Amino acid sequence: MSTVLRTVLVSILLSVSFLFGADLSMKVTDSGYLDTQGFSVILYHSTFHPIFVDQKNTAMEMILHGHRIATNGDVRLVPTPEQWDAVAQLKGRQPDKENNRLTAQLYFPDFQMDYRLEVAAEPGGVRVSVNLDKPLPERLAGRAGFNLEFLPSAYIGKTYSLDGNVFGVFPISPQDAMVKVLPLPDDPKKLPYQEEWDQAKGYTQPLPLATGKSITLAVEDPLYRIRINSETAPLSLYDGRSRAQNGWFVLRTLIPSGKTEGAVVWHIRPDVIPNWTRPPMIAHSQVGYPPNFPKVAVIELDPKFKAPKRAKVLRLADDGSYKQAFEGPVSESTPWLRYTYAKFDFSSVKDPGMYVIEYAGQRTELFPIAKDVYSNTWQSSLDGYLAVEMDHVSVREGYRLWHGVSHLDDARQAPPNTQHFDGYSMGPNTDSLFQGGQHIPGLNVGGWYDAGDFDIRAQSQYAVIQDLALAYKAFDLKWDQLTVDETARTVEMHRPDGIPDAVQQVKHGILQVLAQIKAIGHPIPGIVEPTLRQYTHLGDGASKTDGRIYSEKLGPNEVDGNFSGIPEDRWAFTTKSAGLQYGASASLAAATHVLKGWDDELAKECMDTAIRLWDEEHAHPTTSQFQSFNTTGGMASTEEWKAALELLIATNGGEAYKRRVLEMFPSVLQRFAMGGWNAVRALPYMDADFRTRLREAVKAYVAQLDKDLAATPFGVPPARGNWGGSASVADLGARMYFLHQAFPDIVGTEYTLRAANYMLGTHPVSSTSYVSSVGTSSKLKAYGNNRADSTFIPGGVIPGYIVIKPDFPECIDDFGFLWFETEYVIDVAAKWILAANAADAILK
Ligand SMILES: [Ca+2]
Ligand SMILES: [Ca+2]
Ligand SMILES: [Ca+2]
Repeated sequence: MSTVLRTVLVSILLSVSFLFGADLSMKVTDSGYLDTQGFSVILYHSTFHPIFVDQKNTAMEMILHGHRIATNGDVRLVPTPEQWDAVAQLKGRQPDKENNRLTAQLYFPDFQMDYRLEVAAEPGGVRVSVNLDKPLPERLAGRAGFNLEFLPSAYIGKTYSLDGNVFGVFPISPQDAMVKVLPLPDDPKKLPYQEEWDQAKGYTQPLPLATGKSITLAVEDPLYRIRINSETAPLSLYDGRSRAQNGWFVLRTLIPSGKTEGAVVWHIRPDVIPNWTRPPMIAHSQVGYPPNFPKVAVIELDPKFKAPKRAKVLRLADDGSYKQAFEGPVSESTPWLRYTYAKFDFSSVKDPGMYVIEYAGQRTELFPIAKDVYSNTWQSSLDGYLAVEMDHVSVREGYRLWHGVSHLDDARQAPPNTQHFDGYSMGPNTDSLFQGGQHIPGLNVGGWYDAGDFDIRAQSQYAVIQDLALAYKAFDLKWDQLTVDETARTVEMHRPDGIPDAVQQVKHGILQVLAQIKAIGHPIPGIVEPTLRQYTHLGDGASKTDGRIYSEKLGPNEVDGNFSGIPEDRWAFTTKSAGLQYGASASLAAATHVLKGWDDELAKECMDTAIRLWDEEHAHPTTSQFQSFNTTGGMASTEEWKAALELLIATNGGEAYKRRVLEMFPSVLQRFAMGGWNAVRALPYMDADFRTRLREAVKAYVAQLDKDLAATPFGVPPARGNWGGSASVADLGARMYFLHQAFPDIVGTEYTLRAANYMLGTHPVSSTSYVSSVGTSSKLKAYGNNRADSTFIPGGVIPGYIVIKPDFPECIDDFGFLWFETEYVIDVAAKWILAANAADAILK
């Protein structure tokens, strides 16, 4: 929303402020939450994550005026819990329509504490209560309390008031005194890495900013103002950011000893603006549109909003004025989740220039109509984001050092039977010649930091290599703005060195893949920090470890040349798996043609190793595969299919691979979108019958796809899981381009353009481009490894909106700490490079 518009809106809102506190009554909806126009309360539609625990999306949550302002409302054992701190287990929950009440049964198994959390409608808001089965266990006295966490970006800089007469301001950065809060000697043991983390971080908690019986948050802001008062013990307001940058503001009331029913009772009174409706959101491409292709904005509407039936397109003149270029109808809207969606087709506007859409008193950001709108949408992902993610080198941009040379001390053998908090684990065997804890030489080269964290996760490295290799080949990707010196371990941005950056990135990935195979004998799941203290490090990757190889002969503060006495080198998880064998083989085969002519020796090594891994797996077919979350590679058959294809192409039709492609063909067609479509790349080596069968499969696939996509407002796969869906949309864009190339009479260009436009702003919630720094308005607070600075990495691609269950799509623009909405992941950036080039190629 523009600043001017916001100001106007706010002054309108202020003028009706005398109406606040009107009788508001909430009802339990068919989807099982409490709702009234402008305010919703959700109770445990989502749960804590089994591995990552606290995602700030569970327990009692509140949506006020279209913003999810509060989450995690439940009993907690410290004032400002962090990601891995103890959480209650959910036994069950019941929405009760008759009494307009939500109830959840919960327990802390380690503390024999069972209770009922209840949120009941009452005039003006809700009554929240914690009701214990038995009085509070003595060792939880002064520790267990009801916590509710408030979104920092909604409240920073705004006023709160206590008991109606004491005022304060939510600070920009945490400023509270910390005190020691030690565990009791008989507290149950946590997982070893959590115990270690607790000790390392030192058992401190902040003192409250404020304490009182009632509190009003955002006194001056009608959109966010809400009052809470406690009938039981006082309310204390804490700043969770004193412990961790991703902390929220926590409002808390302690559970008193001796009480069971109504141990904590709060009354929550949102100042809901009477008849509030959410302003329309005009979703459009932030990079604009090509003249001779469809131009369709999608307008997201509050069903209660009286939506105008027409919209305009205005053209910017060079004196700063706007002239109407088009006026046209807005389609009937169709419902999806809690909103409805209408379309505004302005394809007839074709003159190059800068435009805005005007609808219902709102103007969008400016966007161009031009012939080459996609031509600058992917470079930052390649020479910006992926460069910043390069491990084992330093990365400099002008005066700025993004990071120094990282992880020179890679890596130590992870001990057998290790469970790691980022999804890695070791089985009973190491599958290597190294003993647990022993240094494995040669791993400190190449690779990229996985995501918002810094581990080298093999399967995402493979995806990056394969997509970059395909983009390089399909689009002749000669873009060169990086200087990369692997010997000096330096990377410099905005300094062309005569070698295409795609070649250098592929090589950087391959160096790590080959290093693993040479050092250990086979590809491995990955390399990751051993402790939570290191894992949660934000900032320069070079200071995550000391770069010196650990030696047990040295004391903890001793250094001897290249050795030091702190056991902080990263762990290599080394279990062998067929998925990784084939994944590495596919990547090495794909890299061959990229490296040819630039580094022939390495290209040959890639080819030889790809074939060796393939032969090895085929000599000893895998029957069962060790699996650990998302670290041990894809399904063996999926990965084998990729390897067969890449080897077929790399060997220019090699018989063994051709045979295997033919054998696997019928089964991969069953999972067409999940890689089966890649069969199209085998066409040059196959006969007419193969082509005919593939053609039939494509026809059937497109018919089903059209049906599926027609049921969604944006014509792309919707995000309905626990992570935003931009990866699958980018994949759609790339996939449909290659199918279009082979079968233009069956597959049109619209899927690829729609996918690109989705990534660049035509999606739910807001029209912010999901590619940081690409487009007029893009995501500039994201979950990169620099998120402690509330900022972005150019070209990073975020997952995008998710549906907060059951029906609230969310992607918070001015907050970057929700990983499921805003965490950059390397393989999505690579997929975007492919998809954006595909869109660009269509225009050409
Ligand atoms: Ca990771
Ligand atoms: Ca270069
Ligand atoms: Ca070290």
